[in-house]
Amino acid sequence: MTRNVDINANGMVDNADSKILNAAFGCVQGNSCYNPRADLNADGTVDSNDNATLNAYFSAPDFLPDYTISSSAVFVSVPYATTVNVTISLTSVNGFSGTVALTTADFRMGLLAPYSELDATLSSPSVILTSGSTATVTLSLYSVVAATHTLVVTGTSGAFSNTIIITVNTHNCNSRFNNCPF
Ligand SMILES: [Ca+2]
Ligand SMILES: [Ca+2]
Repeated sequence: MTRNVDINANGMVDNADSKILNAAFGCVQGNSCYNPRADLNADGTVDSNDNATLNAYFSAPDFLPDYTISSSAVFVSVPYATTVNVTISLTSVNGFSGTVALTTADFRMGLLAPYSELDATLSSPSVILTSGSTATVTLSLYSVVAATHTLVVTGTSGAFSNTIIITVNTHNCNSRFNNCPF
């Protein structure tokens, strides 16, 4: 299995793809810096083999069907006990059509309490894309505990997975009783 060498799916194997690969260089599956799209030969490590593949196709146009995933916000502040909605958009590139399954994974940093929880709920577990179309789902975020979360939303369709990372700051200040700074 190999990934799309046009890592950012902008239609060309270019410097932007090199930058993405370099940012994940040396990272292995399980590291937070590991980027599956930069692991072009899908062996679990982003290394010189992947770089060689990218260089071999440098400046080549991308005609592989794929899709992009984006978010209405990549930094989200969630007030105490308040639901904040973010729109996740998936767009067909190069004629892609198919079903994309969506999942969320939460990596917590700066945890203030061991029982800290972030409710991250998608309005649909999958979307169906037709050629050239864009589909959206709503990501609802809710928490009552202060923490910084690194939320990874992953779309998977066959061999192609695309991710977007959203940083979510949750707060424990209850504005009913306090003057909260957010
Ligand atoms: Ca590119
Ligand atoms: Ca690799």
